[in-house]
Amino acid sequence: MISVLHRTRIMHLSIAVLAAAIFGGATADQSQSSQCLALQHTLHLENTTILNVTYLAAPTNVSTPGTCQSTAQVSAAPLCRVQFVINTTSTSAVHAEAWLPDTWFGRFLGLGNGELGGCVDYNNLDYGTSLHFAAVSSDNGHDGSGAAFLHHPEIINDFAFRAVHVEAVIGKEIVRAYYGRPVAKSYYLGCSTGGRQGTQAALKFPEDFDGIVAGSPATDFNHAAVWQGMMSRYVGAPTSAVAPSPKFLPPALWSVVSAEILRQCDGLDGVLDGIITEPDECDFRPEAIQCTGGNTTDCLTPTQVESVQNIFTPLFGVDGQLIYPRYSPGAEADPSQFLSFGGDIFSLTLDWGRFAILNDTTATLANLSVQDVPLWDSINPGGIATFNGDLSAFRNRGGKFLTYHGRRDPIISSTNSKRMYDLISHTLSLPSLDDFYRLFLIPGMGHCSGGLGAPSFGQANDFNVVNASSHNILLAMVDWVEGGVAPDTIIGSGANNAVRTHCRYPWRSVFNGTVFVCEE
Ligand SMILES: *[C@@H]1O[C@H](CO)[C@@H](O)[C@H](O)[C@H]1NC(C)=O
Ligand SMILES: *[C@@H]1O[C@H](CO)[C@@H](O)[C@H](O)[C@H]1NC(C)=O
Ligand SMILES: *[C@@H]1O[C@H](CO)[C@@H](O)[C@H](O)[C@H]1NC(C)=O
Ligand SMILES: *[C@@H]1O[C@H](CO)[C@@H](O)[C@H](O)[C@H]1NC(C)=O
Ligand SMILES: *[C@@H]1O[C@H](CO)[C@@H](O)[C@H](O)[C@H]1NC(C)=O
Ligand SMILES: *[C@@H]1O[C@H](CO)[C@@H](O)[C@H](O)[C@H]1NC(C)=O
Ligand SMILES: *[C@@H]1O[C@H](CO)[C@@H](O)[C@H](O)[C@H]1NC(C)=O
Ligand SMILES: *[C@@H]1O[C@H](CO)[C@@H](O)[C@H](O)[C@H]1NC(C)=O
Ligand SMILES: *[C@@H]1O[C@H](CO)[C@@H](O)[C@H](O)[C@H]1NC(C)=O
Ligand SMILES: [Ca+2]
Repeated sequence: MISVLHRTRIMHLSIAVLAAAIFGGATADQSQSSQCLALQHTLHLENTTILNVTYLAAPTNVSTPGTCQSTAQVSAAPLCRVQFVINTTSTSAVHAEAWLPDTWFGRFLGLGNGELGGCVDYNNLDYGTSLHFAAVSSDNGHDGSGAAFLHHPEIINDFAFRAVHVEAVIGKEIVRAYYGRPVAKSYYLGCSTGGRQGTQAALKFPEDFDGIVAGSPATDFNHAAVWQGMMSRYVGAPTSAVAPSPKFLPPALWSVVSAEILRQCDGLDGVLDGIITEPDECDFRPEAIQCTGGNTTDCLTPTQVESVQNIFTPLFGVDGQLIYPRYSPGAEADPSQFLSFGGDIFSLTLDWGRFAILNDTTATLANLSVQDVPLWDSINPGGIATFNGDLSAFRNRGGKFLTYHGRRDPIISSTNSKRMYDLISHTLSLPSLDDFYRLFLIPGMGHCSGGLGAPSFGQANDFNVVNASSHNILLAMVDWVEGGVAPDTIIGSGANNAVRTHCRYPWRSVFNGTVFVCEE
């Protein structure tokens, strides 16, 4: 029987059972520990300095260097922690950590980052080692926020494509040195910016990973950034609480909009459950809640109707070409929607604009518009766009790619992941990408994890882990790479014992009268 284990539960199991069973208690721990600590002096890797090596025998709150202190995590399995820095050029360096569990299944796991981040991903180091991967995560070439990008093109290059590459190259050498044998298979796990990094790895360094799990990817990065800025601009950002723009919707009015969206679209999938299975089919008409006859309560002014219409319309450029798909109806009810609609310009857009595109720390983007797209496209710092369908080298070397995207994602439209799928399909002239690339669309899920329905399936940033490949996308990838068995579906779980079978694009999730099933 499959049981859902909270991550800390897996941790206790692996420490209590595995360490004792395999290494026979304290004596073995000591030899593991001295083997670990020896790495401080025995590792000699190109461009790399070993900063610290520690052996963590039991759950520990590790202290995290740099400005990302809040992410300090407990380690899940007895492991050797190696902290190191790789000089990528004379003006850039990537700080990273390798977590090497006592019980190793021969697999390497490279990890990605989030937002413009700057932070080692301790949660997923913990997750990877709990499943017996040797896991490596980096700071993506800078500490903390995007301010480091200003006038530092090599730091931008680390962020755009190089950090994950050197993490793989140097990380695998550290793993080989510690265990005395090379990595058998290498994997990648990341979401959001991490999803983009995984896509970039497949495009630029197809040999680095055998299997890439890249969620909610920020592909077509510059366009995604302008689009998010435009979402904020549609509600008048930057605007102030004292004198809000007439375009602005206060939070209570967003609840009215969300209720009306559900009234119009929840039932399209046959079930009134608060989840719009296919938001691309929701043709929301905000005019239905426009104020009439002197009523000013729980209704929209004509200006606010226009704001909402803009938000749910794709972004087209000055020549009418598609810049980015529209915001998904339903996603406006996610708690993170305030990042776009709270009155400030979406912060990632502002920082990317200030520190990488315009090099102007006082820019407000108050006049951001589609007129700016050609400039952002032409600068494309570090080749960050990551919107290229030519995955032929990755496919030809036998690489496998799994991606997923929440249909209620308020940060990156899941429709863009369909667009990426279609781009790859057209570029490679393959009607179906099933033999190496599969996209799972997750109804109800927000950005990377959480939300409504059954948004938990072993992805990055998930905290409920089922130790079975039917329910765990990382283990499903292992089955695909090592056993040749590709996942047709992924079973998610959620609050109140929710379970739902998630479908791969272009299959559809259809209610059959009892449950949702996948239909071609
Ligand atoms: C990395 O760069 C730093 C600063 O320039 C330098 O001190 C250090 O020796 C370099 N390390 C390696 C391994 O090249
Ligand atoms: C290495 O890590 C240990 C244990 O966390 C810590 O006590 C020590 O100060 C660290 N050394 C350096 C050079 O950071
Ligand atoms: C880690 O820190 C948290 C919060 O301070 C604390 O509740 C927990 O007991 C600590 N865990 C360990 C293993 O020290
Ligand atoms: C070491 O850094 C130099 C540039 O400083 C680079 O050309 C070289 O490829 C790097 N080596 C590795 C293994 O990354
Ligand atoms: C997961 O299950 C496999 C067997 O299917 C077992 O070898 C492994 O130890 C389990 N992992 C954890 C973390 O319980
Ligand atoms: C800003 O600096 C980056 C390098 O960090 C450069 O690529 C870009 O062209 C500069 N932007 C402008 C508007 O000059
Ligand atoms: C005002 O309009 C909204 C939206 O149509 C409606 O829900 C609300 O009941 C109306 N209020 C009054 C007092 O008519
Ligand atoms: C935005 O545009 C308005 C009118 O076109 C102009 O007056 C204002 O200075 C611009 N603001 C910024 C920050 O560029
Ligand atoms: C719906 O699908 C489930 C799972 O495949 C199946 O057990 C059930 O019989 C189906 N119900 C109908 C009405 O087809
Ligand atoms: Ca529904």
